[in-house]
Amino acid sequence: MMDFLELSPEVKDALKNSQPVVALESTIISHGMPYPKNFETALTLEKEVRAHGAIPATIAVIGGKIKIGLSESDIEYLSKAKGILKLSRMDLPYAVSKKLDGATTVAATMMCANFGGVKVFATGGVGGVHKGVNESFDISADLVELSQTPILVVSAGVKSILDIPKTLEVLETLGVTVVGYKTQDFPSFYSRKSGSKLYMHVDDPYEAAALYKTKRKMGIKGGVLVANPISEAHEIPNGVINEAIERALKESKIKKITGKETTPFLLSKIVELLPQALEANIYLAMSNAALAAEIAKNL
Ligand code: PSU
Ligand code: MN
Repeated sequence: MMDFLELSPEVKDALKNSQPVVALESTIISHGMPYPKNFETALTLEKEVRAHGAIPATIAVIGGKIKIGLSESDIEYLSKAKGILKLSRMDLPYAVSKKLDGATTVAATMMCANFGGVKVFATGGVGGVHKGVNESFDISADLVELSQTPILVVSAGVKSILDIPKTLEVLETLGVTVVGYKTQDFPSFYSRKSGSKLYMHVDDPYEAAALYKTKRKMGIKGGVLVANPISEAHEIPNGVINEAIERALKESKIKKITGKETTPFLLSKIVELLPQALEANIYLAMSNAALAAEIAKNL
């Protein structure tokens, strides 16, 4: 695996000296937000990790190399370039083999973080079970990855572009340890609550780190998903956001959007219909980066 990895000198040093490191994904940059907000956000998230005493490691594949820790010019490239692949578990060897450029989803970022020895990863929202799954069979590979790769992922729950109760059912079936951060209600990304109950919660970064360490020590495979609700000041009421989501879903059906394109299409539609959604997305991602850094310090 080492032949395919390129750790930045800073990340390599930090890992060697057992300093806290937080992985960040790149699909949010190339397929999750418009330019220049994507570029600014990627830099802001790195800054937020540093402000909380950890080293950021944004992950992507560039020219077939799995890079752990990107330069500012790498991030700028991923923000602007057309044709950056969206890489999940299935596509990772393809991009490496053909020396292509690709942004990593939650699934692929978890894999690469694990190859490099990074244990904590902050994202906005993880993928899940799509609405209309009985027709489309569309279930994100992120869920399977959480069940097999030992990374602690901090996310603001999942968006209600997805079927949240079914997403939680699949996580349960797969044995993923899902805990609320100071909440007993699974957050729905833009809103603090989804109405779906969580049965486990942690109340501080220490407890989150202890849970992850215990799972590893017990030899149980898979990750831990820490669901961190957006702050009250930045949340969008479910009623407001759901209207935009419903319209985006309708349009994706009319345009027959399927597969990998579904999530990026819905994200850009929602922001088009409700620009406030982009700001909320940035704030929650920052909050997740900060919490991930605090957890990493406790490991
Ligand atoms: N949800 C978001 N923003 C995102 C994604 C999901 O709110 O940027 C991205 C993440 O990278 C996630 C991926 O891993 O989409 C899931 O894609 P799919 O549904 O095709 O598995
Ligand atoms: Mn899918």
